[in-house]
Amino acid sequence: MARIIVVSNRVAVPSGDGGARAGGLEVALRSFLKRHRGLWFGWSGRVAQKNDVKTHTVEQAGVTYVTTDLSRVDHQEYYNGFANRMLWPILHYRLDLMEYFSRDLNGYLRVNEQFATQLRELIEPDDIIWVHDYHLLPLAKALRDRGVENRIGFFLHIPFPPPHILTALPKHERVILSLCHYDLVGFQTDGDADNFARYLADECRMPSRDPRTFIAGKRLVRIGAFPVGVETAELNRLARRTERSAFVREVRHSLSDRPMIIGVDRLDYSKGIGLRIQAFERFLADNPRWHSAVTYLQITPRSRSEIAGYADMERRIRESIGRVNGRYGEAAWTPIRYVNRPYSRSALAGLFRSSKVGLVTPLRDGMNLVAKEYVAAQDADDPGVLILSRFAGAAVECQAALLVNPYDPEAVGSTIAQALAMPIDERRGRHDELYRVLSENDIKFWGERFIEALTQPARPAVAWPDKLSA
Ligand code: ADQ
Repeated sequence: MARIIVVSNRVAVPSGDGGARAGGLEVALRSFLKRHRGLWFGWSGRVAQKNDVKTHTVEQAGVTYVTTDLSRVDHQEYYNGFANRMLWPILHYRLDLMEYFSRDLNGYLRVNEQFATQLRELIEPDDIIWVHDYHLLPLAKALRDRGVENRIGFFLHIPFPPPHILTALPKHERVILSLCHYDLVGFQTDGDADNFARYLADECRMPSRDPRTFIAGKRLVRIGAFPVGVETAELNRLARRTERSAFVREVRHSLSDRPMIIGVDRLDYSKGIGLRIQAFERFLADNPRWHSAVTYLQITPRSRSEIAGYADMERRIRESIGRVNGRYGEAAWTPIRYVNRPYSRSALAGLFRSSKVGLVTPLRDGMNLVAKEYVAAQDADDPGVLILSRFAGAAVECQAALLVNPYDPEAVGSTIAQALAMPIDERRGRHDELYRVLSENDIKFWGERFIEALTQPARPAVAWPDKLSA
């Protein structure tokens, strides 16, 4: 069995807390690497003072983790700059928020080159390399330039917009077209995969074998959709156990057993938290019978606080929550509880199971694992209701959720009322369907599916002349 090398911007080196804080995707990738005696390479998360950039190697449970520090200037230009101020907004369809500086683009390309130089030293001839996410779009090109001919696949965790949006990225060919140095480029949904195929066909006039296979010089680049799932049965088991824990009992007690609506998102404009609060406000305005009778818990750990816009967004969210609580709250009831701390996977699973409604309304999301985690955690006999943005990748699989337009607070508000009043038979019917879909696409199959597609023998890009094949 070939060794697998996973490359991602951040590497989830086990922290010694037994994995309690690790997200489901990290856990799944680790166990996948363990099966393939793999290696995980990427940024250590440390920004070196002066030029004290170090590489760290840790072996744990059959997996090797190799991480490298970033210098201050690399961190600023590659990570805070081009990846998070340029690629993140544009790939989430937010042209209004992108900030382009050629210095950042150069830093982004430079760090990809540095990663390729370091990685080159670790690669053996039969290794299969699997690169993750928008920080590393040009990594295959940098590796090919260094003579690496191994199979290399790429998976994008976030959305991929249509060409008329993407081409607003200055020098887009240098970044996006470099994806053609991978053997397989994977996306969360067919829609994202189609957008990339249209970019190659219509914008770059690349020749193709079929709608999902393009000919890039002597290489074939294949395109596919590999929707990320969750550990469905494992989360259900965790949720069942935590529901009875002192932690969850205390939360429920503190709400005087009022029904709970839950939202869990990293602090990010793509998650639509501001509009969601407006929607909850509309719900309260239109449904006085729910005053003092339901609590909305929004759990939002801070992220990217070094980027100016994120601090502003935090302030605006706090202000709008303060406004709703001031207008509708009572001495004995706070309509919205807002918490900024991270929780363990099992604590979240217990909270999901205790919530009547999961409110997941991103303006745009590659997949959105919270939506799937909420479904996985429910009690099949008395399940809660998922309200899900139609603009989350998860909506493709979660058709049995209540799908909403997150830009329409009035409609989301009335959907909250519909969810809270939904009869048990309808809740069970919708949940059964959602749970079935998520069980079929459990995260444990995801890595294997991707690697299987990546290692399929590709036909040569140039047809052999008849003489030779005769
Ligand atoms: P994210 O943008 O981070 O991921 P998401 O898919 O929702 O978004 O995953 C967040 C993860 O963090 C979930 O597993 C969630 O449980 C966890 N989390 C959130 N708040 C937490 C808290 N307070 N404490 C502990 N854990 C918390 C990107 C893309 C997504 C895509 C994923 C995976 O933006 O669209 O689904 O990658 O491919």
